[in-house]
Amino acid sequence: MIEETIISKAIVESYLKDVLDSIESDVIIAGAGPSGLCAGYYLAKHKYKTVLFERGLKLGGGMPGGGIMFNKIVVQDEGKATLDEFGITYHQYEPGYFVADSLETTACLTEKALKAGLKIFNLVSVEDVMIREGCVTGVVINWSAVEMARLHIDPISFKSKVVIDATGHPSEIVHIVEKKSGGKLLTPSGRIEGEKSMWAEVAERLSLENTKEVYPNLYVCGMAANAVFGGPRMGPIFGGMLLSGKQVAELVMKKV
Ligand code: 48F
Repeated sequence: MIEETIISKAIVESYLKDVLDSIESDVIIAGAGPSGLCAGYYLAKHKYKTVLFERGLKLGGGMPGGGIMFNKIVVQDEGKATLDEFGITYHQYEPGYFVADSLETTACLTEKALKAGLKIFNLVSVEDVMIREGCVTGVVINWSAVEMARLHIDPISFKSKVVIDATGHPSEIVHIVEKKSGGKLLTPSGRIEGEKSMWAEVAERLSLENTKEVYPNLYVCGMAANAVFGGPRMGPIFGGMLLSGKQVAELVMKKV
């Protein structure tokens, strides 16, 4: 015999336990694209208590869509070791260009990150940050459904030592901090420099150079790094995104 109320209690109690466990952590990541998942994997693997909030229902950000909905991604030489780390299948198309299935890549990143201990909350949006004495000290979240329905419902806060903006092209968290700090970002102009037009080679290199702290205790990785520090976009080549996720994890581990 199956009792429906037990199913309900099991889900509600287990979920709320996860929420309570996550209210204070070492690192909060906004966005479960390739860079956010990769960062979360490396941090969790090294036993950092890491919580990731993803606005959408599904994980992977721009990864599952591949290039124009052709569900393949390209990774260059530098990113090959990361594909191996996650056990992703690939083949060499031409010397230096490796092709992987975007769905398998998304699944492998997700599985490894979760198994390493990353706590992921999907359907949750980061809508603000907490700032104390000029340092980011956590995020303010709400249900994505509340955000989408434009309901006037107050959010709640989660505290962490470090926050990572992995929200991709919109670099939403840095935009919030730029607005609320009056333009005191650690960029050349103190403001968001803005994403430049497609140039894959330069974008891949700069996405690593631009992966860094952009405000005390706020780091930026993935496409958000180029959008904030003025690098170009790169299209469906993903080595830079994976390496940027790994690099931001290493930078955070040096600090925390
Ligand atoms: O855009 P996305 O995949 O970010 P990424 O890791 O990778 C970029 C590539 O996909 C591609 C590219 C390079 O090849 O140009 O675009 O930098 O994933 C960003 C995720 O963040 C979520 C969003 O739903 C997506 O899944 N997101 C955005 N804003 C918020 C958010 C927010 N405020 N709160 C929570 N999640």
